[in-house]
Amino acid sequence: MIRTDWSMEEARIIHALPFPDLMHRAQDIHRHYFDPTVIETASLLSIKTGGCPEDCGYCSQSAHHDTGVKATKLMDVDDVLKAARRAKTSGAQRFCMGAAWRSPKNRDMDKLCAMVKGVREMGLETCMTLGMLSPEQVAQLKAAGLDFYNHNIDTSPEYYREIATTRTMEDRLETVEHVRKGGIKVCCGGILGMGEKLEDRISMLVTLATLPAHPDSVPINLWNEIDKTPVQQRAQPVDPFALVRTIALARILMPQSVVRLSAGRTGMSEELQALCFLAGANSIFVGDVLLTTGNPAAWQDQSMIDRLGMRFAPANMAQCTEAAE
Ligand code: SAM
Ligand code: DTB
Ligand code: SF4
Repeated sequence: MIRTDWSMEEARIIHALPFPDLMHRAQDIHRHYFDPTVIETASLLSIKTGGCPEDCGYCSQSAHHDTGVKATKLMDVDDVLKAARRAKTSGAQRFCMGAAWRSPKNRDMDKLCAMVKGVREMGLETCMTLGMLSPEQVAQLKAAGLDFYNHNIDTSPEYYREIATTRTMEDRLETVEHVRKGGIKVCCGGILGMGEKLEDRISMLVTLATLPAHPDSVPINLWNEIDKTPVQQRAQPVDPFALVRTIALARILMPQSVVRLSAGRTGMSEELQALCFLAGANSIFVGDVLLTTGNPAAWQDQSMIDRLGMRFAPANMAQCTEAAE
């Protein structure tokens, strides 16, 4: 049964189960809704890097922190399509385009829609993450054929104001609502390792699991350390078992959502990643860069998946939205 009425107390109790019991429960649910041997793949491209007006304390691309990331203009459509073709050749299912914006300018919308259309015509699922969207912008991207929109809540409502001051959790949830109501699939998750308490991790997942509908995909990022950001002062390493517990809780609270083991895999052993898959993670980013930081090489991921006797999902255009058909 898909529930959207989880309480903090229920989530705390599940999270605190003995590890074997937590894993058993997560696996039972995972196997009911998914083939546990299959991992989805998404490839990321930063289509507009750096110089962002927001002050998110974890991010290399905020103009508020001197991280050394150079600001660029929005890429040309042709260059984005070339990168998408490379991602398709290397086996990615979904192509996710990210921009370091508070929100897109209306003058950029035609170019963004052309990117969506072109990528989709290649047979890739499309995803964008561009900051806040108005309902009109959602409608334009939907008409161009956008399948998914990524907009993370990043942390708990309680910890959010320690992490960013130029936007609020309510702003984030408002865009998520516009995206859902506009018929684009929602990708919404957060980051661990920014100095949050265990209670914040649980609260972040309960916030997602009590939305009117669960996000279609839930990325769980480990904070990728960025020098000279405010989060560097407060960051705490995440106990590997705590990461696995967070993934298991996400799987149990949101049984039908795809849970993506996102940033931070370069610092994880293959054994830890395998535990995350056993706990219910069933998607990763592939390719050796995320937006501005590294990711394991394609051959390493292929070798890991082969040795686990698992497989990457084939491109599945049946999951795409109807708009571009
Ligand atoms: N500007 C848009 C926004 O904020 O929604 C899109 C790009 S932003 C980089 C997308 C997401 O990447 C953030 O919401 C955050 O969850 C994640 N992220 C950014 N920097 C990160 C880091 N250093 N480590 C892990 N995740 C990070
Ligand atoms: C998400 O949750 N993780 C991706 C994607 N959504 C856009 C981004 C990870 C960014 C990691 C830091 C960087 O490469 O700059
Ligand atoms: Fe800008 Fe997004 Fe980075 Fe925040 S997370 S500074 S909005 S690019």
